Amino acid sequence: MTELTHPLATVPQDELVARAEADPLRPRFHFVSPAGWLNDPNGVSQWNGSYHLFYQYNPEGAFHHRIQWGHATSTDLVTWTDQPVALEPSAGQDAEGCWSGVLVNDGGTPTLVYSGRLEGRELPCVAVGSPDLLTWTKDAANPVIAAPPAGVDITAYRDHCVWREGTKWRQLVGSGISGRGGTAFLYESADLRTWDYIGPLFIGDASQGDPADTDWTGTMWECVDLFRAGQGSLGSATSDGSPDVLVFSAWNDGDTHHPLYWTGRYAGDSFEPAALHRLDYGGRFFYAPQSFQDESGRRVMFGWMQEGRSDAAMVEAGWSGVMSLPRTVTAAEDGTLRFAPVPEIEKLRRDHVGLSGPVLSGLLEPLDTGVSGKQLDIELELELEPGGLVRLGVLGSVGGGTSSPAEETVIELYRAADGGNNGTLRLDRTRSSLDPAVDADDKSGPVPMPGGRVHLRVILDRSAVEIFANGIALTARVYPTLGGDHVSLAAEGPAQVQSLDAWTMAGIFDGARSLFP
Ligand code: DQQ
Repeated sequence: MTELTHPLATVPQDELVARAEADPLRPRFHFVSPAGWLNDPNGVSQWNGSYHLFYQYNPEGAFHHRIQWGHATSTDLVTWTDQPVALEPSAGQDAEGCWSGVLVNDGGTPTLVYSGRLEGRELPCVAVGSPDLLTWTKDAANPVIAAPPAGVDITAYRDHCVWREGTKWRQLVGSGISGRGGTAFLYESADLRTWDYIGPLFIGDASQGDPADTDWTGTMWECVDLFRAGQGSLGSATSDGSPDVLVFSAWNDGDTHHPLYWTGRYAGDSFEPAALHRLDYGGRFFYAPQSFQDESGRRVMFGWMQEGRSDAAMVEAGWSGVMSLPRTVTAAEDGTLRFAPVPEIEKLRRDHVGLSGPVLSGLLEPLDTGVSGKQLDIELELELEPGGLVRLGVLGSVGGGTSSPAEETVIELYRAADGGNNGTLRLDRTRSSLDPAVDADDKSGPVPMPGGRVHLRVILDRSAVEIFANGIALTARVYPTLGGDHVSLAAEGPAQVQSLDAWTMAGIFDGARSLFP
């Protein structure tokens, strides 16, 4: 065990795991670190059949400091085995932290490209893995890029997207240009060690819109992720018409805003943007996403579900940060992305409750669904006429009936009277918690609903909520204090709930975990 060095390390390390596991708000079927701090997914991949999830980890306590790479493996994307820490800061370029990065297959050699932090600045570093990916050796030449591009006034410079194109490697490093906007710098290399700078792939415009806007592109792009949404590989001229996608997390002066994506076409040395989109309506609650193509060809994405409670509350709880469930990413006909939890997750389903119908149609008092629980997977088929609204309440603190619960988290689907085939998904957290200190901001955004039909999926894991409405994602955190587990359903106006299916979800961790597996 390392010596506690940080003033926030107030919980003794041998108590952290017990403290974390005792927290009723800690998710049970999402991946969480054994205790302490977790942030971005890193090096997400499938290698010889096994899935690898690395993550930004501080085992010293639930605060961001001296970040290491935690590591877990899985054969099914559902249950995870803790593995030894993959990267830890050491004398040299990563003495202050091993920040985010990726895993690539260098002719059979597993290789990490990550951001080493030293004296408050990050630079690209490389480490090579043993064949089982459990032991990592840092390159003696780190950093492999000595400095950000000369003559450019940057806001920050870190995080990596690396891919093979023809006979060369290409790399993006997230950054921002002062007075202009976020960007990703493009490099090329024959060996992952010597990199030629090509130029900015594409530069955002931070003067467009307002920092409070849900699609403001920020002054720096964290964790850039470039991929082709359909079949075909990046840079190849043959394509099934699917767009190339540049995902980034908009950042400004220490504030994590939200993940966004540009669709467009990557060709030659630049990216021609077509349109900008919000990636997840939960904003910072699905931050720094990273994706990979698995051996079956699916694109799978993880994101960091950061906390909405105070720094002090996290430290006290002994843990912070949840990894989202892995979600598949596909392109809809209009070129925008659709998300769904990987189907493997369904193996955790127990105790099915099914109602079909119509279960509920307009202007009814809240219906007691007979469903209750804090770990649930709920699927609903809705039909909304113009002006119709359906409201699903979860984590309600009273047993149903007409009285308004003291605490309840409410998911709303609404089709405006003149909304055509579009409607709104909204997460109302104003009554999620009696604790006035937790984040309760409204989260919402438009959802296509052809003919008023909506497939709604709500995955609830104590403080973690992932919502998918016709493949549009809204991810957030909630902190109920009363321990309520009631599920209610209500409709207003011309709206019908055609069916409801719900399952209790089993936990994925048995037995005590170790901070240092
Ligand atoms: N988190 C990492 C950085 C990245 C940020 C540090 C995004 O590499 O830019 O823990 O959440």
